[in-house]
Amino acid sequence: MPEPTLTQADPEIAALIAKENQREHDSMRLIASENYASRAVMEASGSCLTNKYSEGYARKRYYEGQEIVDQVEELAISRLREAFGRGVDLSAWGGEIHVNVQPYSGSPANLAVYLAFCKPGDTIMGLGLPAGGHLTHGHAVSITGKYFKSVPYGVGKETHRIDLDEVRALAKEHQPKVLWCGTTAYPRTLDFKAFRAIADEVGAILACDIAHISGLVSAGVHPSPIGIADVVTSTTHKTFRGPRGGMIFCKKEHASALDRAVFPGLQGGPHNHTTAGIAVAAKEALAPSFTEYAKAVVANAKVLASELVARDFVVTTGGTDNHLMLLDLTNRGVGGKPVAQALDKAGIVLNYNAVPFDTRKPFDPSGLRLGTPALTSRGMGAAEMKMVAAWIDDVSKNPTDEPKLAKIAGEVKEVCAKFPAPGLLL
Ligand code: DSN
Repeated sequence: MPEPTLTQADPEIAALIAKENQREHDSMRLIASENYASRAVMEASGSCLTNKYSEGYARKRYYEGQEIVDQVEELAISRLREAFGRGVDLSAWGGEIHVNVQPYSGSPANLAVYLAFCKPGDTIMGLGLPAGGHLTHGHAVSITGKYFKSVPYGVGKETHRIDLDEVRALAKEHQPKVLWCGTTAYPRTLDFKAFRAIADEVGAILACDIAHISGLVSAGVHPSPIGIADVVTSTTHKTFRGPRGGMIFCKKEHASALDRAVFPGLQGGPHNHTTAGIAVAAKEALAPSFTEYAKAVVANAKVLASELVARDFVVTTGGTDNHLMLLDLTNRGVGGKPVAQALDKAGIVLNYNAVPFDTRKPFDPSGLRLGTPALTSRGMGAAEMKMVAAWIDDVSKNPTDEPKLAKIAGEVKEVCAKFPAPGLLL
């Protein structure tokens, strides 16, 4: 008897996966942190490597049977070294990028930074969550805000951009052990060199979290912190288009502290199937087509932002330099949440988001966050961005008009049919 397929063994889960596959095909994915992993990445991630335990690092494991897994991990590391070593000055890193591909995702990668460099109670600084930072950069509800003394910096009241004078003043006053430079909802270029100078002034470790922009960084479309920061963390599934995972890059002198922080400090066995998916994504990122992709992500974001501005949307900071933008809906007399929910019904999937200095509550904020990585992976361009802007305008004016939302969902589906998404089964 052949082994049953998923559909035969578990028709309920098989049906749910098929529905999700269809939903992802028929709708426009504008969640800035989401993308479509390629079929090759999906195959590697769904492979027999999930069966293997491999505590330790290549050639120094605690279990036998690692001859294949070691090669997978070494390939992932060498490809990432190449993908993130292009065009960067590595002299301050001793000429080499140390890479750890074992963090289960971005949050564990960031926790490894704390474990490697801090003791509980130490002071740390990061961009506050309401200004576009991440939970793990010291937000009060996160372990990182509970176990460490967190001093958040913000963005300028008028500019909504990171105010380096404020960062410097706070760093001098509070002398953080770790200074984070990284964002989840910030539409502008990060000045890693300026952060380096501030970290040096106060003797802080500079940790750059490039989870959102790692694909852009690897392709040279956003400046790189590699060779500048002490440590760089990232997820692998956003603009980098790999499987769900994490990675850490650092200079040689911090390699052993960070490796020990990941294993055995925080984790047990690495997810080898994910490591294989990361290796495949790194190979894809080395292809010239990925550079074109990263450029197109930014070009699409700029078109989308300017089309929205032309329709009287307030785009924070007036536009974008990267893959995402934030809309402040205050001038339209509607909150972000009802519009996000109405857009979901219309087949346009994004998230409601706080805007800088938001006067509404985090669960019912004033803004929307939109990103172009996923639509660009489908091959959509300026023409489709214009359609998206028009639909968002229409829905935000009529969020309870169910027939209109259904009509737009039909139009969205028609456009999506012309742009098959990578990795989906059709
Ligand atoms: N959840 C991710 C995002 O949407 O930006 C950050 O971890």
